Amino acid sequence: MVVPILFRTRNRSVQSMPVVLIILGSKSDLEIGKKALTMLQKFGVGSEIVVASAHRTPERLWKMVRESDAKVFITIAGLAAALPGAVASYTTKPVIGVPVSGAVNLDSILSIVQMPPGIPVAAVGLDRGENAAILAVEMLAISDVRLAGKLEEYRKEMADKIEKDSKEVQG
Ligand code: RP5
Repeated sequence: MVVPILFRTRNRSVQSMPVVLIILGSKSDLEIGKKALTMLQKFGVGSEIVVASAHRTPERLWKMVRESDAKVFITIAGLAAALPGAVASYTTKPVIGVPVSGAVNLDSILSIVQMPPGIPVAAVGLDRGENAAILAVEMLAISDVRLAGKLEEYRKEMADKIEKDSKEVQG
């Protein structure tokens, strides 16, 4: 995407820029954000967690997205989770939405899944911050052979664990 020069972040080195920006609707979503951060760290993908609410700080959110050089956004919110859709409306980069569990649960799931035509959000499961991170890595791996190799290794680790678990269960 070509970002208008007016909105590009200035005075920041390329190394310090997060490749994936994780945005929380509230500090109360931090545990889910940490799941994403930990997984991105496992793959060596630079990321940063910030808080910005679609409803409570709309201008802050707009500025944050428009000034970011991140390649993928992970957005984490509960209740009437407008955050992922709002971020998607401010950028043409991929946006992944993570619904956060609460008293109802379907509220945030439907708010994220039911986007109108033309403005998609890639929704993962309830509280699945780690899956959002893996999906972001898969997007980045399309043009990064090293990351693609790490994904293969990760799949093998999981498969090996299942084999081991099965042996333990079988006795
Ligand atoms: C959403 O409302 C946030 O993403 C959070 O999941 C939920 C509750 O927010 P707080 O009342 O904890 O700030 O906007």
